[in-house]
Amino acid sequence: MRILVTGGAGFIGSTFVRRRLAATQDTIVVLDKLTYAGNPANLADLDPGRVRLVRGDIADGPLVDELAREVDAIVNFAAESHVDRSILDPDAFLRTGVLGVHRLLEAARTERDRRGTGSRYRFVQVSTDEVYGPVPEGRSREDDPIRPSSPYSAAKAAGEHLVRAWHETWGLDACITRGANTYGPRQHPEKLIPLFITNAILDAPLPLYGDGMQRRDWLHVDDHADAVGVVLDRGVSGLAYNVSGDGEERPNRAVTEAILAQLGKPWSLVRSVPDRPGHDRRYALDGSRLRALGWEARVPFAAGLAATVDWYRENAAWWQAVRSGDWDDYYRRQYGWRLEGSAPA
Ligand code: NAD
Ligand code: TDX
Repeated sequence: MRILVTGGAGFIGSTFVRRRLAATQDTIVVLDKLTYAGNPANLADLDPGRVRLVRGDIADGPLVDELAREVDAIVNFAAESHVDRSILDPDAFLRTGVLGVHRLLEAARTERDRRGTGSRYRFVQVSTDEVYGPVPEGRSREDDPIRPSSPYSAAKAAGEHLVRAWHETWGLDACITRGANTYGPRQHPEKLIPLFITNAILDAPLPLYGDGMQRRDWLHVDDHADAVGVVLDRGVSGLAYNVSGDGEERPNRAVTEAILAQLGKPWSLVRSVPDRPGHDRRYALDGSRLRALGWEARVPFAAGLAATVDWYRENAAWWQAVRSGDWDDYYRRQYGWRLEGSAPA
């Protein structure tokens, strides 16, 4: 297969590209805007004969139309992906999540029509469990209502609605994945796990929001990437698929303790800081629909977290380069006042 992987220079997209090249004969075109989160180094070790990186925006219609002609499927990972940044600055989230998804869908529909009826042209939209909003009890199933809480998750939900509309109205062959909180190598250090690993290595404070009892079901990036591949290959058109973690929910406090234990650093680094507004307390997914396609999470959290901590320890040059540019500015805006008013956790 020839695949256009948008956002393929980011954390999960680059893992998808790496694992897909290893497991199949596919060739891949990556379209990535290389925002602060996109990093060509994530693809640097891959076979240039099978993967090509194009720098550009998914909202650039002519560019996307041209690239859509080269492939048989589009997998869209491109998004602004950090909830806290969506609260500081929502605009880019909506531009990419709504206008960008619209351009990609139009490119897929046009190309499918150009090739004629009977041609298979698949679209996979990589979405998130955050579209369900907080889940006080039980587990979200794919047909549950969606009630996003943040500008990030609202933009992701809007993208999903567009995908569904293009499927219902024009019969576009499309699936949606809703992944749980993902962790692993090459995740931008703005997110909880890599932020706390890298701050702890630097003996800097770890800003734990609120009471730290928010619960997440963590999913290793290899498992997430493979799940997207399974949906690309075998998903039923028109359906969404939850991608759950190992099924065990963990409060942020427990994740923080595990990181500190692995690094041999003290709990006194942890600071209780004012909470994120609109913070969803719990997510939990029912993953049975995807398991019925033969996928299951393989990486247990303890082993995955230990390997992730080791990766950040061994790849300081990678994250030091990422914690540069606009990093200090972002860190001050997000954490400056929070840390000033912080207390021991
Ligand atoms: P990331 O921020 O590491 O990567 C996003 C990539 O998209 C970057 O390379 C960035 O440069 C690119 N991008 C952003 N705007 C673009 C645009 N307009 N045009 C082209 N490229 C653009 O994010 P990630 O964690 O790898 O997430 C990938 C996808 O998975 C996102 O759609 C996200 O919503 C979804 N997701 C993430 C998680 C998670 O825990 N990280 C969980 C569930 C779903
Ligand atoms: O400094 C922090 N302190 C803190 O307590 C940060 C960055 C986070 N947290 C908490 C907030 C959440 O309860 O940790 C939890 C995880 O936070 P993030 O890593 O920011 O992830 P989350 O907001 O849950 O969203 C992630 O999972 C779903 C991804 O960023 C999204 O892209 C994905 O859709």
